[in-house]
Amino acid sequence: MGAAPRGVVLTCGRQSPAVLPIQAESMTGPGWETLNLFASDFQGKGFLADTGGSEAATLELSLTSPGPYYIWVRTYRRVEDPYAALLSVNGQTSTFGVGYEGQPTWIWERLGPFTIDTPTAVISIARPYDGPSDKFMALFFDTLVVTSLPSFTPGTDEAIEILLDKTVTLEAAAHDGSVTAQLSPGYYECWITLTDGNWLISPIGEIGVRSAPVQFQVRGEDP
Ligand SMILES: [Ca+2]
Repeated sequence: MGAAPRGVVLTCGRQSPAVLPIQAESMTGPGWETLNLFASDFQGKGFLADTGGSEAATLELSLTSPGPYYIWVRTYRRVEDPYAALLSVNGQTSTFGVGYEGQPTWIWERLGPFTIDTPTAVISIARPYDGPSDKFMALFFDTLVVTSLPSFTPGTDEAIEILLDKTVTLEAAAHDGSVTAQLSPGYYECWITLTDGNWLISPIGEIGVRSAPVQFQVRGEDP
């Protein structure tokens, strides 16, 4: 008989206000489309892909304080091709997306620092190419993270403050249920861990089996 979970732990952490995650698929521009095929392990609803001949995809950003900001970009390249992507913020431009590790995989790159001294800034990504189109292959853009923290690294918990850690005991086998939580405005990441005493062990040896995280934003009251 296999182990059946007896408990569920809901854990929610709030992202530091100095770390602003953006789903690339919320950016818009001619020649870009949102996909969720051809690559898995993406964040949010999918990723942005340039289908060839695209113009800039943009997004307006509101920041609470001026200063130098780094922008992390998560991209997926299916084959090696010579065409880089460009990210621009307030007229400052960086090149990214040329790395290829011999097989298709998601790659994080840190760009910047960019000086942002206006309360709102426009981020744009573009993928101009002026060479043979048979060498061109769409690049996938999953997530951008705007941060003022030089030490921040995506995928680590260092910028997440755990605010909720709630254990729910299951009386019997359950396929669904609900937990209510009061969360103040901010960006959150939540996950659940299924437990059965010390019997359920994750593939990496942790007690309990942890779900993939869900990311969301709790908006404040409009002023
Ligand atoms: Ca995404």
